[in-house]
Amino acid sequence: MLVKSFSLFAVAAAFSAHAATVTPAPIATNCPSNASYVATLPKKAGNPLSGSVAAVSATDGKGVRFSVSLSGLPAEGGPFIYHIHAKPVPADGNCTGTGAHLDPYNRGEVPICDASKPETCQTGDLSGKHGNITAQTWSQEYVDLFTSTNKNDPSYFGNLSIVVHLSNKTRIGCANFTTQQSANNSSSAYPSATTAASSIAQSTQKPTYDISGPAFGSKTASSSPTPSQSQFAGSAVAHRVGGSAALFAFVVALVL
Ligand SMILES: *[C@@H]1O[C@H](CO)[C@@H](O)[C@H](O)[C@H]1NC(C)=O
Ligand SMILES: *[C@@H]1O[C@H](CO)[C@@H](O)[C@H](O)[C@H]1NC(C)=O
Ligand SMILES: *[C@@H]1O[C@H](CO)[C@@H](O)[C@H](O)[C@H]1NC(C)=O
Ligand SMILES: *[C@@H]1O[C@H](CO)[C@@H](O)[C@H](O)[C@H]1NC(C)=O
Ligand SMILES: *[C@@H]1O[C@H](CO)[C@@H](O)[C@H](O)[C@H]1NC(C)=O
Ligand SMILES: *[C@@H]1O[C@H](CO)[C@@H](O)[C@H](O)[C@H]1NC(C)=O
Ligand SMILES: [Cu+2]
Repeated sequence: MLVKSFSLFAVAAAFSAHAATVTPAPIATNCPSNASYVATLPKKAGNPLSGSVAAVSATDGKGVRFSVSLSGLPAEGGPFIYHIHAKPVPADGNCTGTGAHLDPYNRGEVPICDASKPETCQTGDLSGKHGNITAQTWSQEYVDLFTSTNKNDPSYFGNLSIVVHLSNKTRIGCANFTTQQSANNSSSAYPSATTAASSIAQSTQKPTYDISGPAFGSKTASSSPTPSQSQFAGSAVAHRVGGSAALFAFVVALVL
């Protein structure tokens, strides 16, 4: 206990100079009602991770309602963290290119986000503010008050990206946010990820915790190969060897 307190004190002291200059993020009160974005993770050979993060303006225009719906997370390496990053994903899909977290108030990554004071966290630190991903299949919905769908707000993220990481920060998936048909104007021919994710969230209330559940969703299994998969034809070998070998190969590819 004493040791823990001391090390916490040391950490606090080390960053106090920085912390003193941190500007708390203001509540984003100006989110236009028609704004709707979704970041859909691309299917990649050897990586069963799939899903999306949808984002629509909160109904009162204060902040953004996020609907997180992910499956195929690895059996090991969690809890998983995810953030809005400051740059879009490069055309080649390399998650390293998304840079650091969206942090318009220059808070920096340390000390770690205190979820009880979300205004003091990095704006893009969604898992810091709303909780880590602690299962291989994950659905969660929440309003984040500090991100914005208004292009004039420094916390705007509609042209940025989402990145999913292992606990040790290795990037295991990333996707651009893209504009989605506005909620008022959605047709059944174009079902939104928001609709899908929110129906799950409404039926369960709490985040799904289902380690034994289908890590490989039926959508993954039935979908036809995407053009991006052909770029990764070489990793098909790793894919046949087995899940953990494929994950290892994939993680190595990301680290390199
Ligand atoms: C919302 O509507 C305004 C005004 O019609 C338009 O300028 C803007 O591009 C729309 N935004 C989105 C995200 O659709
Ligand atoms: C992160 O964790 C994964 C899985 O546990 C491991 O394979 C990888 O080597 C680690 N990466 C770093 C940079 O520590
Ligand atoms: C992400 O968006 C940027 C900016 O629009 C674009 O240049 C890039 O190709 C996109 N990345 C992917 C993987 O689609
Ligand atoms: C990904 O991009 C980083 C720099 O942004 C680069 O160092 C790395 O080599 C790239 N990885 C691959 C597999 O292209
Ligand atoms: C995203 O859009 C905002 C508002 O138009 C702009 O200020 C910002 O530079 C853009 N960011 C990137 C990475 O393109
Ligand atoms: C979330 O995961 C990160 C990375 O493992 C960890 O540092 C952090 O303490 C976790 N947060 C909570 C609230 O458990
Ligand atoms: Cu991140």
